Order: sequence, then C-alpha cells, then structure tokens
Amino acid sequence: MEFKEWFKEKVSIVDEYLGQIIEVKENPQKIIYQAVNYSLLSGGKRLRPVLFLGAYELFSDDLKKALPFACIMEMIHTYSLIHDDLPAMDNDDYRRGKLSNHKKFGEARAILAGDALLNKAFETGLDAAINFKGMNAIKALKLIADSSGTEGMIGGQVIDIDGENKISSIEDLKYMYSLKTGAIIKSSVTAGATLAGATENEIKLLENYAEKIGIAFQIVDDILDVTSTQEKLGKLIGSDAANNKTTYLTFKSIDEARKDVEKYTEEAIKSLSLFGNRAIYLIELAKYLTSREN
Ligand code: GRG
Repeated sequence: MEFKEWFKEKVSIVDEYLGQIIEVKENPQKIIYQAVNYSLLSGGKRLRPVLFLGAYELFSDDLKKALPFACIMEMIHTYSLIHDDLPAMDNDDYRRGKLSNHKKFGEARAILAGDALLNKAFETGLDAAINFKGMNAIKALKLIADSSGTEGMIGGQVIDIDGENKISSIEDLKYMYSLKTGAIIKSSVTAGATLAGATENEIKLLENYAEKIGIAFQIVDDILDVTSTQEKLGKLIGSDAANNKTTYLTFKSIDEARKDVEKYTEEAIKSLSLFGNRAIYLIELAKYLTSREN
C-alpha cells in the first residue's frame, strides 16, 4: 500500500472513533459536548494517533485494541490547542480554519472544554486498559500521562509563556521544544510500541526516531508561521512575531533551519534501520512532515 493511502486509512479510523467518543446528551451541560466536539472534530492532521498506530503496527496487527489509546493522543493535543489559543496564552482567533474555541463558545467554556478533553482522554484510556491483558496498557498510559505534565507538554508551555527570560540560546529553545511539542509526539510513538509489547531496545530506537521528528516538526512549524498563508495554515500567520516569541528563526536563517529539518529527519530515519522494510510507513511519515504545508 502507498504511504498516502496508509495515512488516509489511519486518519479515517481515528476520525470515526473520535466522532463517537462524546455522547451528546440532552442535559443542562449539553453545551460542553458541543464545545468539545467543535474542536475535536474540526480536522487536523491527526499526526499523533497515526504515529501511535504506526509504532504499534510494527509489533502487532490488532489495531482495534490500540485505537482508543491512539485517540487519547488527539484528545490531549486538542485540549492543548484550545488552551493555547486563549487570550491568556497565545490569543489566537483561528484554529484549523475556524474560529478558535473561545471565540465560538467564550473563554470559560473553552477552558472547560479543554479540561473535559483531558479528562475524557484518561477516562477512555482507563476503560480500554480494564479490558487489556497484562501491564502494557498501564505502562503506555503512564508514558502518555508523564509526557503531558510538568515534565512534558505543560512544562514546555510554562517555559514558552515566560519567553525571553527563560530562552537565551538555541539549546534553551530546543529544550523548551522537546517538552512543549516533542514530549507528546515521543509518547505517541513509545506508548504505541509499549502497548504492542516491543522490547526495551526497540522502544529506545523508536524514542530516538520520535525525538528527531519532534524537533524537525517544530522547526517546520516556525518556518510555516513566517512563510505560509492563513488559508493553508488554518490560522493567522505571523503569530510568533506578534507575540514576541523566540523561535528557531531567532537563531537561524530560513535556509539553515530547512537544512536542520533535513538533518534531523535523516537521523530519525537512521534510528529505524533495525526494523528494515517494516518501518517503511514511519520513514515516509518523517519525510512527509518535512514537506507539509500546514
Ligand atoms: C496549553 C498545556 C498547554 C499546552 C500547549 C502544544 C502546545 C502546548 C501548544 C500548541 C501551540 C503550537 C502551535 C505549537 C507548535 C507545534 C504544534 C503543536 C502545532 C500544532 O500541531 P499540528 O500541526 O496541528 O499537529 P493539527 O491541527 O494538524 O492537529
């Protein structure tokens, strides 16, 4: 199967699952289901669940068992986008080609929609873990929880909002990126492999792959914020400059940044050599991320 077809197939099973995750009940809190679904079902590349399934698939064919865990990654990611767009954070009015959650539902509901998604992620994970034999599901959930917290995405966001005070070198910046963006990209891959029963050595190699694509992904994000258009990105461009953000382009030119993306991607692909042709989709995925337009 061609990579594009493989990717499309994965996105389609993820979208189908996510579409059923929130039961819209006729009760006084009905608005929260609408606010959650507004952001969760508004497209997005579904990169993290696809990475999860791609890593899982290296070791097991039983994708149905992995699907709830893979979708947790998208719920956590979507919550982070809703909160990141709030006036107190990046103050972005558009996301995924639509008004951001707080612009549509108001700030208080957007905060609660983000909280609800994070909670739903672990409700979903725990439900699935109850039916999973052995400890692999618990281990995978632990990786996911750690990567979302103060030593992961939240930690990175804290450094990011403190901005220039905390980031004075490219090393500081890469540290912040490794937490803010990198941590849940990494856990998507390592938790997928863990759930499927990969060995420690196999997980280590995949961790290396994920770290490298994580930094490449974020550098591309910084480049797109300068070079893309609102139509392609689905949100206003130039948001980093408007927020006085330190980005990769504070330290490097666009050409240098593009070269670094290539370098990290090659290193990521090299980490997969042990898996031979089995890793073809993860290899193609790394390449696709270098040329993405949104
Ligand atoms: C609020 C706790 C908290 C964390 C926010 C991830 C994050 C931390 C903020 C997102 C801000 C941002 C634009 C980061 C750059 C990298 C990134 C996560 C981009 C968006 O991810 P994509 O490109 O988005 O995978 P789609 O819409 O395709 O899912």
